[in-house]
Amino acid sequence: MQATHANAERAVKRLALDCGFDIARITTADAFSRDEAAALKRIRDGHMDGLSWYTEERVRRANRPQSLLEGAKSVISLALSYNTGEPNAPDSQPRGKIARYAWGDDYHDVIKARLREFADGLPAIAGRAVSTRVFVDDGPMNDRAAAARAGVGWFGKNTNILTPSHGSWVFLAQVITDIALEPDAPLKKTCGDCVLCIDACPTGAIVAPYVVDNTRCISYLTIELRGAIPRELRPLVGDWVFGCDICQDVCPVNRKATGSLEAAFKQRHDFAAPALTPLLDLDAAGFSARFRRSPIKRAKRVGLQRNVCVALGNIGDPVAVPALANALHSDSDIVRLHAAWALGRIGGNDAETALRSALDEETDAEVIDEIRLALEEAEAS
Ligand code: B12
Repeated sequence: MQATHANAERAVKRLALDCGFDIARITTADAFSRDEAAALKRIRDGHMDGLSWYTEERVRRANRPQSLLEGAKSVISLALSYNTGEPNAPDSQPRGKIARYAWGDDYHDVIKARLREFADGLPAIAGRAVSTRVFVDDGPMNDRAAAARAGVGWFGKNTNILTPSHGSWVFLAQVITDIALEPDAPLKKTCGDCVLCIDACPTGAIVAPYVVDNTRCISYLTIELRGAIPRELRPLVGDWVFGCDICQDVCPVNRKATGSLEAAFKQRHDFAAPALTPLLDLDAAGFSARFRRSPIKRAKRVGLQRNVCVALGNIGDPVAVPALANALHSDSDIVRLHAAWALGRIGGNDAETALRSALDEETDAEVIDEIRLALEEAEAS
């Protein structure tokens, strides 16, 4: 493939670093055939259940860059680290965990602005008008497939792309362009015999190397799932209230990862280890104000408060009983149901009293069932 001029690749990568990206590599706009077949199989095996937008039609487009931009010749694959440092020292009140990627500003907004700046710089390098289409997890593009083939990193067994410099703590973004650029080679690295991520996943969501069952992944359960978290999975979710980093935290490659100075991704409020009971008090306006321009708004207030109940139930500290008793009167049946579950786990006189009085008033059949189960559990403990 002919580059537009001798130093085009170098200039493109320089531009990406100047726009604030940490890694920039290039691949062709050819289809990601292995990844398309794997993703179709994943859907058919039921491992993508629950993500209704993740359709076979989408998979076909996501793995064929030429179907996303007419005349596409290259994909410029970019990565930006969000590894901005460790949480504040926790105090004694019950605190949960939020996945690192969501501690700061919403990456879609931050990266989209940089992608636009990057795309605006391409015509000067090509010496002509260029067609581009940019993606940051906001459209049909298989980000990891592009990153792997461009050599941004390699597929870990947890399916995350591991970069040699920044580990897997990176957001991925792609720029499809009609400029013909010399592609980079994929990396030769693999995870070898290491299976730490597979063993560490509490829900067993990594069902085989490179295969995540979405329906068991804590990230899915706490972010994407609307409705109740399956009862048998609730104890396994631990204290995660938005996303999960277990399969990344245990990864040896991440221990040596270079940090990020990116101000936009620094922890807001106490997001790395949020105090849990105050989150149960948030009304719609309070939720919007606290999580404005944060990825956490995706869970919506009901989803987050559901997760907070589960985490409090798993932490088991009776100090949370008054807040959970209050949540038994939430306007959301989902929150009431999970508050009941949590009170059953914590047990004790106050929890039982709150459950009994809620039973007298509750009208939703599923919540009534959950309160009954919770009372049985509380009485047994
Ligand atoms: C759907 C989705 C999810 C779903 C499903 C996860 C999943 N594994 O697919 C849920 C909600 C669970 C999720 C969770 C997370 N996500 Co997400 N998610 C996506 C999204 C939108 C699509 C991913 C996709 O297509 N999955 C489909 C399956 C089939 O693909 P796959 O799991 O990657 O599997 C590939 C391999 O199996 C490979 N393959 C097949 N055979 C073989 C054989 C060998 C030998 C090898 C090496 C590979 C290989 O082919 C498959 C297809 O490419 C992308 C953004 C995008 N547009 O691409 C972000 C994205 C993948 N997510 C991202 C992040 C950060 C996360 C979380 C870390 C967030 C968190 N902390 O909670 C977790 C990680 C969970 C995990 N271990 O995967 C980043 C990943 C960055 C990185 N370094 O890889 C992305 C790229 C967003 C972005 N633009 O930055 N996510």
